[in-house]
Amino acid sequence: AWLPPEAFRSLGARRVLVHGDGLLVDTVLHEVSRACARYGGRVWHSPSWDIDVDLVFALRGDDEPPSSAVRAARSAGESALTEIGDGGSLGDEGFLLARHGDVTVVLADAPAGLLYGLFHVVRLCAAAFDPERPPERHRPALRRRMLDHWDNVAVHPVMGQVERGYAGGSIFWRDGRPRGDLARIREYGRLLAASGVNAISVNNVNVARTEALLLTDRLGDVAEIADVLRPYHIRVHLSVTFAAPVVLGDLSTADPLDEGVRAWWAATTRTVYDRIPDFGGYVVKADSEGQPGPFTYGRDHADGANMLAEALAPFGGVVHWRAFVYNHHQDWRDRSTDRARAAYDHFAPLDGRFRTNVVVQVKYGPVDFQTREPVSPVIAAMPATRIAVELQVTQEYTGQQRHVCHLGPWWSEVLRFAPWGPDGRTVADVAAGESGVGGGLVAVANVGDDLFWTGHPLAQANLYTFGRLAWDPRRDPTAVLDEWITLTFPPSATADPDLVRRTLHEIMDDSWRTYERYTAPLGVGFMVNPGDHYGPGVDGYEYTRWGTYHFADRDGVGVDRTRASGTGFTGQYPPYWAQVYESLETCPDELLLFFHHVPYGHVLHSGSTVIQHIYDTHFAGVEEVTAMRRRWRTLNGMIDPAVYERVAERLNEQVRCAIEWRDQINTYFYRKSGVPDERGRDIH
Ligand code: GCW
Repeated sequence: AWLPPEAFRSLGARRVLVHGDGLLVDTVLHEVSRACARYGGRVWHSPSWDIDVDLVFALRGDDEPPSSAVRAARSAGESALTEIGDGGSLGDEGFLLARHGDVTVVLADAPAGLLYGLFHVVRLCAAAFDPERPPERHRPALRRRMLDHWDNVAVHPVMGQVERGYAGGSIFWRDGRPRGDLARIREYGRLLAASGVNAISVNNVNVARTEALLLTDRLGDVAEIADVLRPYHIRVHLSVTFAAPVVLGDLSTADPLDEGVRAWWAATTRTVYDRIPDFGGYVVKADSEGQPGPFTYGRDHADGANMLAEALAPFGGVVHWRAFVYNHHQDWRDRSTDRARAAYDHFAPLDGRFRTNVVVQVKYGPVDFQTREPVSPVIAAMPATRIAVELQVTQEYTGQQRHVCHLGPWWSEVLRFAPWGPDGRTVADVAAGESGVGGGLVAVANVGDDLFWTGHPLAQANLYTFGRLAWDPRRDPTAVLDEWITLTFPPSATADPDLVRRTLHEIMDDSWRTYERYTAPLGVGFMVNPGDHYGPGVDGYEYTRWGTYHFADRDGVGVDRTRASGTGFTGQYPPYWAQVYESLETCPDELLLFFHHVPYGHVLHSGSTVIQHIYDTHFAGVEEVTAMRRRWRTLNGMIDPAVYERVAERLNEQVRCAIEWRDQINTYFYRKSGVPDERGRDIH
């Protein structure tokens, strides 16, 4: 993945001094030693004599280090901080990188900062040793940068080992037991640390019987993972079932206001912390898609979340309480129910009632991880609540790791969106919270026991990009992709680095928009095959109970979510966007069919009609995918043949599937509307 040995070449050829103690400093030491052993450098750990070095990792402090190299590095670091205009704290995870004479200095307040500083040096390669390099200070914008694994311990009869997993089995579990490959988990932790991720939840939010036991009888399995990930500064969290007191504790109720239930959670949680002192907390999917929750007892989500929060509070743990709550037994005839409204309707009224260690975890869009959706209005509706925004790295609706779909630009759009209007705070600001106490960023993971971790080798870039955007949401996603390319395909390991880089950019930069072009048009969403969600199924969900409709008829298509004549969903936004989305004149083209039902002849801002736009984008999408495949073929012989072959094979499938999407969507709308393609292309 993005830490091949060659990525350490520049670091590994240096003379390195590491000053500090503790588990994470040991990790830095270990990483540097390994690199130096390979590339001829040397490493010293807090030496008591004076030496000449090229690179110093040091914790700030007022102890008197024996070596003058550390003293000099520290004081140079302090002046660099003053120069930057911030002599203050670097925080729990931040670091400074500065040059002092011939020496590169990495300074941090806490060991985690040194670890992140190390991976920064790796990313920079030779540039980290450039004498002209001005000092830089790095601190993560978001405190918690978390991956949720939807991994099952026991194989689920329908969902398999990993729900919505497209990379083989779980790296944690197999057939009801731990998979036992701790080395692999350690490698995973290392990759995550290098991307900036610092928390992980190790089991599916749909918690079945075997998985429920992770909280009690099988806690040892979780502790083992925590032990392996701890050296990479990754805290472990657990998805729990709200019904645990009944399922595991022989209680007759899981009512959050029942004293016995509270006592059960308090005692159980204490046991968890006895075993895993830095345990992160619980993740809960309650009253959602059949999972148990407080509604059973006539209680609301604040009652439920607060009960768990109370149990976790003495130990500093948090509850990630998911806002993905909606009626999944809807009648398609009932036009008054709108799934997009559900999270806001359930949660906005509860603002102010959640304990401070509850994080309400909100999917980025109001429906369900679609290729295009507006930003969820819940994000702006709960100013007194800690909000985490949930993304989906696993490509459930974006090509299932058979299609190239680099999601960085999409996430970046979401994170930069300003829910109160262009001059207001952004989604990233909400997730960061005032003085850093926000809920952070969470994403559903995409790795498995596949040789390339993610099935599609290029899907690794999504995982990497998630971590980097969670660290700094203002980063340009294309620059992040460039970082990933440089690390993963190190120039020293390829015959023509410029060609590789250029080609990967050509294939990946715009691949999310390409995917959008050949799938559901103009923000209407879904149109996938029910169940596995792969490939076109235009009416697949049209008459089902899931509430994901497009309402196409002979005259037009789209969901009327206006206040004037539709479901009123637009009213859930602060006034600026409520207005923009409500009006046909101002609603952005890419979300038109999410908010409005319009005739096929409706003219978009682009000047095209809706029907012609559908035809044009679907033809264009297939052409772009064909071009991707052509470009990839130019890399034959330039990169690892196994990677080459795997991607080549998946691109064949992407071309096939894109053609299927194009033809089904175009044919469907041609049959409905009777409007021919202006350009007379083949529609069946
Ligand atoms: O998108 C849907 C998926 C479900 C998933 C659910 C959720 C874990 O199809 O498989 O369940 O979202 O987010 O809870």
